This record gives sequence, structure tokens and C-alpha cells, in this order.
Amino acid sequence: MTPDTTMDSFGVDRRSFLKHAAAGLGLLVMASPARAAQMIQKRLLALPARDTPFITPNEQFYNVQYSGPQTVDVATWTLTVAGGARPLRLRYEEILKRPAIERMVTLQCIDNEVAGELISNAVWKGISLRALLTEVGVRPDAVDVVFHGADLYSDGITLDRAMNYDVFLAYAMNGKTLPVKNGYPLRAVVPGIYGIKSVKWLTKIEVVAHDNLGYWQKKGWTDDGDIKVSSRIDAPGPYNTKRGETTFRGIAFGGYNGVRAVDLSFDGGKQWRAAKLDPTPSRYSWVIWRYKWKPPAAGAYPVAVRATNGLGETQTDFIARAFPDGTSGLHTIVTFAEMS
Ligand SMILES: Nc1nc2c(c(=O)[nH]1)N[C@H]1C(S)=C(S)[C@@H](COP(=O)(O)O)O[C@H]1N2
Ligand SMILES: [Mo]
Repeated sequence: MTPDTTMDSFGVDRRSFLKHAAAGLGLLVMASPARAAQMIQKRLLALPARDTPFITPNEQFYNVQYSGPQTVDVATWTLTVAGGARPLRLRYEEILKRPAIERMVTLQCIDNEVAGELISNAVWKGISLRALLTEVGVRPDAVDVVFHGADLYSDGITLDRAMNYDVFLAYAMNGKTLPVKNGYPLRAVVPGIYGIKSVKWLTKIEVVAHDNLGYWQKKGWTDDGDIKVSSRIDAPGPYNTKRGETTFRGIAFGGYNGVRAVDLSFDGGKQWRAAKLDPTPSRYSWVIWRYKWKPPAAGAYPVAVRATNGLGETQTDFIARAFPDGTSGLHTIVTFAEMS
């Protein structure tokens, strides 16, 4: 789906990691071949934990666009708001002077795999879409609100979504001017909907009287885009060996509805145990969860995670690919336990 995709946050160079792990174990093989073989196998597999910060620094925020980041000159740039009784054209400084709102919202690409890295969390600052549309006067036959980007990308949301779901237009990200790659000077932020609809490098907002098909919808992707509840185990990394008590940690995301609960299973989904959730100031943001685990016996454990959103909907174990409306399935890792 996304030819121009970069992932800065958790890049693990598996090949160089394996090379180093193998070199370190060379000596051990000579001392005790049987035990060494077992350890080599485990350590070759072991991947590092992801140290996911609650708020993603701007440089680490995932980045996706279909072509390339756009360079916009704010001296000549304007935002056109069309399709209402009183059309508006706003310059950058005029937007900055309007009443501002600030919200923590997690964005996730519809192409994000189970446990993938195309998801990040930021505090965005900008202006309310509802206020803007109220000002221009929405046409009585309005169906969709369409966002147009400087790269000729466009996508729309329903009028109901635009007016009632806290959609806003952001010019700042984590207290800094919106970076070029994230949509400078202005982008849409649509809570609870996959990133496709959070159009960057905005030039025009248009209220239309028909069901609009955006860039990806014309290629068969969902026109709805509601984010499916998901969760990820960040620590320990897969195939690590743990001795005694160990803390599991990760993220969970419920889109528009927040996260009510996160459970872990160590027996292939027969029993589920509740993890603790870190406090979060926003229902539109992911949560960080933690679970302290004491293995009952030595062995290899499959560890699965599942989340339940604020509506009480629990994540499905049904494995779906990204096309056409986002992935599903439970993130599962293997942890080796040794007794202390
Ligand atoms: N103008 C424009 N906006 C866009 C896109 C694009 O290609 N062009 N891609 C969308 C997609 S698919 C995603 S996931 C998000 C990614 O936003 P980010 O790069 O700030 O993480 O931007 C969305 N907005
Ligand atoms: Mo995306």
C-alpha cells in the first residue's frame, strides 16, 4: 500500500544481531557442547525488547505517504474551506491566531501489521474542524467532508464524523511546529480512524453532497477506516530466556474508544490474566500495560496479549491482512523460563 514508508522507531538489524550473538557463544561450545547447543539456539533467536516511550518523539514518529513529503511555502500557502454558504480562505497566521485545542492522539497506518511499527503517539495542537465548518455554514445536502493535500492526495470523512468526533487540524506536534514529513503547515487529525484520513499538507477542505472516494478508496481500501482494537508485547523481546520473576510490557490501542483492559495468556489462550494499565490522559491514545510474571515451572511459554476497548469489545484472534480494512490477530511471542 505504501511505497514510501520509513520506520525509525524500533529498527532491529536482525542479521548483525545474530552475528554478534553467535560470536559471543563460540567459547561456550568448547566447554560443554550439549548445554552450549541449547543456549546457542535460544540466544540466536532472542530479539531485544522495544523501549516504547508513551509519547513518541517527533523524529521517531512513523512516517507514511504515497509519494514523498511535500515542501510548502507558508508565505503563499492558504487553506480553502469550500462547499458552505460562506466560503473561507485562511492564511497560516490567521489559523495560528484562532482558538486552539490540544489533544493526545495515536495515529496508526491501516497497513500496520500485528505488532507492527506503523503506530505512534503524539500531542497535537490545532483548530477544531467543527468550529470551522460551523463558521462556513454546512450545506443542507452535505454528505462528506473531503481533505485535499498539496501532493494531490485526498480523503474524506462523513459529515457526522467531521462534526461529532473531535476531528481537528493540527499545526503543532509535541510542542513543536509540525514537521514537514508529518504535514507542515497543517494536517487533519481524525481520532479513531486509520492514518489514511489524517491528510497532511492540507490545502483545501470541501463539503460535498456525495459519498467521496479518496486516493486509497479508489484502489479498493475501506471507506470507513475505523481502527480495530490491538495490542503488542514490547518487552521482553521474542525468544528471551528469563529467570524468576519478569515484567512484561507493551502497548494497546482502542482507536476512538480507549482501552478498558489488557490480558495476557501463557497457555495458548485457555486462561487470561489482567495486566495493569498506566494512566493515560486521552481516550484517543494508546496505553502502556505491564504484567509481572512468575513462571510456575521451567519451559517454553507462548505469551499472547489481547485488549478490550472502552465499549467492551475484545480483540479477535482472527488473522486478517491489511487489505481492505486493517489487520487483526493476537501478538504472540515465546518466552523461555528458567527457575531461579
Ligand atoms: N497528503 C497526504 N496525506 C497523507 C498521506 C499521503 O500520502 N498524502 N498518507 C496517509 C497515511 S496512509 C498515513 S498512515 C498517515 C501517516 O502520517 P505520518 O507520516 O505523520 O505518520 O498520513 C496520511 N496522510
Ligand atoms: Mo496509512
